[in-house]
Amino acid sequence: MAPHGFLQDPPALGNQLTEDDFLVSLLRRLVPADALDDALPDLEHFGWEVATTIKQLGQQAEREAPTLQQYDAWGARTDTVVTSPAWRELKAVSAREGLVAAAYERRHGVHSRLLQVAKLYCFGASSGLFNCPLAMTDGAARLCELLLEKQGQDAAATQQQQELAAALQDAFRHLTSRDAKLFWTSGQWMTERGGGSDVVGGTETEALAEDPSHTAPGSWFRLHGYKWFTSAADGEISMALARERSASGTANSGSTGRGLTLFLVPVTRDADGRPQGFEVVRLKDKLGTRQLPTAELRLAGMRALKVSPAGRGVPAIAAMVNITRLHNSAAAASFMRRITALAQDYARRRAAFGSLLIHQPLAQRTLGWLHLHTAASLALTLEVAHLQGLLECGGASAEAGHMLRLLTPLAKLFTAKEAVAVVSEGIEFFGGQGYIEGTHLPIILRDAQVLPIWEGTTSVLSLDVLRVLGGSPQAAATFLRQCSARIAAASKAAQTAGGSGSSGAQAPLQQACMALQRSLPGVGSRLEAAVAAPTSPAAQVEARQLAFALARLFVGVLLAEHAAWSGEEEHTLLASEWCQECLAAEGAATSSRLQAEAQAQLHTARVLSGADSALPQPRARY
Ligand code: UCC
Repeated sequence: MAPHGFLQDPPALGNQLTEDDFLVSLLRRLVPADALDDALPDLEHFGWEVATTIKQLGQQAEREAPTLQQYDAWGARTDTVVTSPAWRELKAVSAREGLVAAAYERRHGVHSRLLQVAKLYCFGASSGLFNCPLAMTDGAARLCELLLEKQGQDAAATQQQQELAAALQDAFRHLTSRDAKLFWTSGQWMTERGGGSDVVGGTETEALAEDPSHTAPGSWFRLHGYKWFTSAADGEISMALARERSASGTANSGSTGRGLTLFLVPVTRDADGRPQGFEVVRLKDKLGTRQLPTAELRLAGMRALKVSPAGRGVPAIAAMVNITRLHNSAAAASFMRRITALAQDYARRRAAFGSLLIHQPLAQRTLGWLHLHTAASLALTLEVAHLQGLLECGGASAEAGHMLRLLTPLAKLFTAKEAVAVVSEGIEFFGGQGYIEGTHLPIILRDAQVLPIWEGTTSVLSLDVLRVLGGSPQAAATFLRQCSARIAAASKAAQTAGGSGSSGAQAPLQQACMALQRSLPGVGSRLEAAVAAPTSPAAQVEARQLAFALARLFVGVLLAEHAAWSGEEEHTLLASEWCQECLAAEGAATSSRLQAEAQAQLHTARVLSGADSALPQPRARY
């Protein structure tokens, strides 16, 4: 055997569904048997394709990165984004497989979204980052659907409203098509040179009405500005934020000082391929995601259809962003699953110190850690998808709505950070080979690093969690009530003979449930402090700790619940290991202790960050 046999042998199949027992087990708990029996053959087939042909397309898309051809041979400006045949084939595959459509066809009712996300999870690590345009496309489709629902409630629709409805229906039809020739992808143009976190503060793009007497939603505007990060600049449409201005330069009535408006932007070119109303200034030179044509765009009078009321662009686009955040979580779990599967495969081929790694205790422990953290992220992602599906089919209670709003940013921030840690550990498992390009391993780490950055950084999402807690006091109460009830149910099921499965060894699950119970008061105190003063400096300095504490606790609940349902030893060990590793820090925190800790933390953060001391001279730009 060669010292690194995996180089000579075909690589492990990675996400092949038949190997992913944990995914199937999670689905079995959440989806009724008849619906799952109907969906599984498609998932099985797709899992195989993903692990074979689609993976090759993804690798080709990485090798043949997109380029920008700004001029044709005769000197005419064309700004052509040249993508590889593999990238274009990935788009066709996405349409045929219904990777967006499945969520909207609702073939499996409230479970349609969940089953779509399961498919996206299989696709992610092999997709050559085509899952990024799919995320935005899915978000845009959801936005169109919601806007159409709102329109539908208005019986006395004006001519303009009817035209808006027709445009939204047309976009929706293309975004959710299974026909590769009809399928459109959408961009999401939020970020400008002022940055992508404080979107309102950073947006300078202006929107001028084509006809100043027509400014209601459904009216056409012209956009002027500069979009700094437009992922997948090859989409057919985009959703864009801009400030409405009248011809005299004042903000339009209804548009508040900070308010932005949302526009649907058809991305069109003339018969010679020249862009209409925009220029592609350059493609971004990035650490990873090199398959993805991320561009800077100058908007020079680009036509755009107003789709939100004036000044209500951020809450409108939030529906899109929540979907892209769910995709981000699925992508994170997918990368984790890929590196774990590869490491498991490698451990069966690589011998060192006289035996295969798979037989060595420390290697086993590392593999177990990779599996545990992958399972944690997958369970959390599927829970969010399940709730999203309920919401979309009108089956979500108020309680489920609160949980979804809270868990979406939590899942995004938690799984993204986990993905970087897990992929880094997984790469290390291969030793020096993990650092060598031809193994296809470094690309996983490069690409995973984008996950905590785009769609809101960890800090921005932690602040979003505070926004939810502050905006609706029921959110915190619901979270605690759900955790408490679900732990009690898991504990009871563990007591009464270990669910439907085989093992019977339920003592570790009981202990896990007890650890979860013990951590509730501490998390409760943290929540109480945040709800009482969500915008205070103390809440902000603690925001990330709070977010991770909530996520760790909830993952523990999900794993315990699943173990109680299945009765499988493996699932019980996942739950108990998670609780031992991740909940120990919680303890019983009193609110006075937390207050004292936050004050100390504010002081420490100020001193260690250097905020109190002046810099000797201005730093270079970076
Ligand atoms: O565009 C990007 C690149 C695209 C690539 C995507 C690929 C994904 C692929 C994944 C799979 C591989 S990246 C863009 C990155 N930027 C962001 O994600 C934005 C980060 N910033 C935020 O999230 C901010 O928190 C903002 C912009 C959403 C909010 O900032 P503000 O100005 O402080 O806003 P407010 O005043 O707090 O909120 C405005 C309104 C409120 O509603 P009203 O006015 O009714 O009270 C909020 O409750 O918006 C509502 N809102 C939300 N509602 C804000 N966020 C949400 C939300 N998530 N859900 C529901």
